[in-house]
Amino acid sequence: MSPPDTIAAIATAPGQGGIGVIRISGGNTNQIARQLLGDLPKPRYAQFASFRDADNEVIDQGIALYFPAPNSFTGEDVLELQGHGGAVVLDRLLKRIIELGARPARAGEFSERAFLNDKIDLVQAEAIADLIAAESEQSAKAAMHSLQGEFSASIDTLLQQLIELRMHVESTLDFPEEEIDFLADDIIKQKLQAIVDQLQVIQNNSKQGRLLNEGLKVVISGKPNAGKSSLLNLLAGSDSAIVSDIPGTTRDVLREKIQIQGVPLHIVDTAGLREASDVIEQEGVRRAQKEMQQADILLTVIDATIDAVLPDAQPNEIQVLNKIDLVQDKGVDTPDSAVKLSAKTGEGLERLQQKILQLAGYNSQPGQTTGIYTARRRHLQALQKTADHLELAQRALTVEQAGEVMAEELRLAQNSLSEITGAFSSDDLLGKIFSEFCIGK
Ligand SMILES: Nc1nc2c(ncn2[C@@H]2O[C@H](COP(=O)(O)OP(=O)(O)O)[C@@H](O)[C@H]2O)c(=O)[nH]1
Ligand SMILES: [Mg+2]
Repeated sequence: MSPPDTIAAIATAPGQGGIGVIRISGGNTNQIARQLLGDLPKPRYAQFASFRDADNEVIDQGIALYFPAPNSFTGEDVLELQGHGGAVVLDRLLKRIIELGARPARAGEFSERAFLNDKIDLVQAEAIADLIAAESEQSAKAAMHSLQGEFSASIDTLLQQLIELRMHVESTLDFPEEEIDFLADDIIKQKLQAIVDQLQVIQNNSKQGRLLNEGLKVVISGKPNAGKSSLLNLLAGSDSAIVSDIPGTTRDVLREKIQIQGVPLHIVDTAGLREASDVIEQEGVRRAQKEMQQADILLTVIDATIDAVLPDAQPNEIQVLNKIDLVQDKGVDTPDSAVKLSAKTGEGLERLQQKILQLAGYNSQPGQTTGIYTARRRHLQALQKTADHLELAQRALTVEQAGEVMAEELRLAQNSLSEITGAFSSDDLLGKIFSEFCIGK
């Protein structure tokens, strides 16, 4: 492999700001620093400097920070320039740096180099992106826990146990006369069970983490005029959807992002479900049905002044018995899947919010943040694959008594688990993960 080239990017968000940061990483960093600043700054010291162009004209003045390899974010020579946060001045500076032997960095390329140089693992790299993208305090805290290595540590511990078990199993397989004894060995069974139990704990935590990170899609549906748009506005705390007593007002799909206890929810308001007469409303109904199919949670709004009897709810459905303010006898029994609510007065909102979280499987106590780390769909899939292989290994051990099969399933389980932290990951996967980062990170 040839030594990596030198990359540079503006690391601060576009627009105007007090400062703007440019980051440079790679083998040409020292030479670029000398030409741009006149000298190589003292390592890890904030040094005031002029950033000069080819004619020695000062492009900007600011702080230069030099981090020689391997003690830098990427593990390479890194120079960070803190200048003024203006689009033109930063562009001029970047152009000069590229003239001097760097090339523009791709999205996520700094983090990718940090990963390739073993500065961080894949979970931590993803946590950086999640921290930057976090939209609630809880999500940000959870991302920070992953970045500090909490998630990775639990995966690594499990991996160690799995590797130990594999060594034990494989060494016995080399001596066929011992295989029978080994398969009857209770210690092996117990060790395997302990790994399975531990994995289950990680899976549960990761589900919480994914909820905080990626959120849920909540789709509001129901008959025209039931109060769907009013419910969207109530949940969002704003007047984003048009509310009227004319049935068929909402024809398009409206989206709002909200949070309940820090869990991000993508709320979708849809056209009322009915036999629509005009083509635009028909299209609205078609889109509503498409959204409903993709919903994690369905909120079916029912006008309590019209429909008193509720149909059976689907497992991911909450029936919202709306306009309860207009109903005289509020004591009417509602099934567990239903919530009585008034989108007009707000009565019942808190119960609905709790029910949404409950259905989502979010069971952290309000304010509790320890032990919660962010996770992604990819992690959950790898954990599930690991669990599947461990189950097959258990079968091979206890039912089929097939040592070779068990050994193979344990190997596959280890591979799946290693994908999470990136010890065993394809280039395709890496490319996909880092391309979703922002430039300069
Ligand atoms: N009294 C009362 N009126 C409501 C309530 N929710 C909605 N409405 C009214 O019902 C009508 C239809 O509401 P809208 O949200 O547009 O229903 P959508 O067609 O399902 O989106 C409007 O006149 C709302 O003001 C409620 O909880 N109580
Ligand atoms: Mg509507």
